[in-house]
Amino acid sequence: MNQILLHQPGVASQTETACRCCGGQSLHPFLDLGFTPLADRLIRPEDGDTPELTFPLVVAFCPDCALVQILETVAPEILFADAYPYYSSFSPALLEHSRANVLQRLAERELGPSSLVVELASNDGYLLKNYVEHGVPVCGIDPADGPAAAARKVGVPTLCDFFTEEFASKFVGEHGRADIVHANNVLAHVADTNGFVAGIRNLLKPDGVAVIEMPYLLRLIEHVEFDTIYHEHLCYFSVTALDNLFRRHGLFLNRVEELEIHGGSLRIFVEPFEATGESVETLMAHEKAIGLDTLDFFAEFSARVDTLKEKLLALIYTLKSEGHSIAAYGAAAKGATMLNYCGLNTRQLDFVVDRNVNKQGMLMPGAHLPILPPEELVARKPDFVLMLAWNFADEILAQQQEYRDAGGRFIIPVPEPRIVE
Ligand code: JHZ
Ligand code: ZN
Repeated sequence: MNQILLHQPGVASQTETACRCCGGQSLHPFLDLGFTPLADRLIRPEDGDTPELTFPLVVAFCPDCALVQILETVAPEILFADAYPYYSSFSPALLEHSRANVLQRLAERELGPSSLVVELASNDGYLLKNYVEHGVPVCGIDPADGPAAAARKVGVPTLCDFFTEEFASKFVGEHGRADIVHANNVLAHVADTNGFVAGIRNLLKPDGVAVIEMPYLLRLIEHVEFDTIYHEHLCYFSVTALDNLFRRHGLFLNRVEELEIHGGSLRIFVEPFEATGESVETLMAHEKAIGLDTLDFFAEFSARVDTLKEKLLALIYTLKSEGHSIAAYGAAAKGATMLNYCGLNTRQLDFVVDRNVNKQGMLMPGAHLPILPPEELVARKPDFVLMLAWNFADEILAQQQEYRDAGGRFIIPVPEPRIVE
């Protein structure tokens, strides 16, 4: 792996030929989503005519460590640093989920004014603020300056930087080690996976725990959540692949929980000593039984993605031919993959709504749908709304009762396109 190229000015991406975790040379591609623009790189309306950078999006399986990964690594400075539009706090369900996570940790461990909780990719402070409320010292680390500034505003001390092995050493020298390290939906985002995990190892006290969340590969495959594949997500984890990765760094998966969030996630508890619990053994045995650690498991996936695309397009073209208007909900990163892979744009969809004020007024990457506030659904009354943020479908359907009462209907695209009144 040659990560050095990424730091040369002007080099936007590189194609990996070896496994990004174990270095294995036998990567097997099993899904090609074509050249796509960057999913979180929203377009300013005045730049609407400027060609966008697109990058290959090919997914591969490593038989040596069972890790599913994309082959292209886009320079993190391009992906995350400037104008990154994702703010966790726009999703009430995520806030509730994070608060419950913190309350469970507080119930399990004796944490007080001399403890330290660190979060990697702490975004706008959505999680750590719950520790602050309980008088537990925290430090957030996040490279995106907008969300980091928002975190400081709500009283969450935040260092605006990428977390790397070197950063960890410096941090430990200045602040000491942590009792708890949180890292939610970030492990898949880092180009130097091994450096990141080595940094966590260094950051943890001997009796510390890293509580890490990521989407679960098994659910992605089962529910055809192919739209969660985009350049920010370099890895797609099974418990087996995670176990292989952490063990190489003297860290052990001792407990795992399955979560509903983001279409099905894992929360793993990683410690610097081995005490493998039943939850880990059960899930790993299940993965072995169904063959999630073999290439065969992924053989049909590409065809299933195409079937979903065909069904969705057939539905949308039928609705359009009947004279219906269609909008979309959620300027989510996954929405960009869904629109671009299906070839949907302003010819079929009039606009997309999103609560995030930082996204409103911009255009979706590739598809160029204008992003408007959710109130526009009631105001403009499109006949149908394609639910791009399907992971928050229940919450959004409840919130849009007025639009639905007025006859508005939603199209939920995964695992199979269906209409909800
Ligand atoms: P949401 C994000 O992906 C970002 P995205 C990131 N790449 C990642 O790894 C995954 O999460 C896990 C809006 N919304 O969170 C907010 C409403 O408008 O599913 C978001 O823009 N109203 C780091 O971007 C979008 O929808 C609402 O009521 O695919 C949802 O995006 C709710 C609940 C959300 O993730
Ligand atoms: Zn590997």
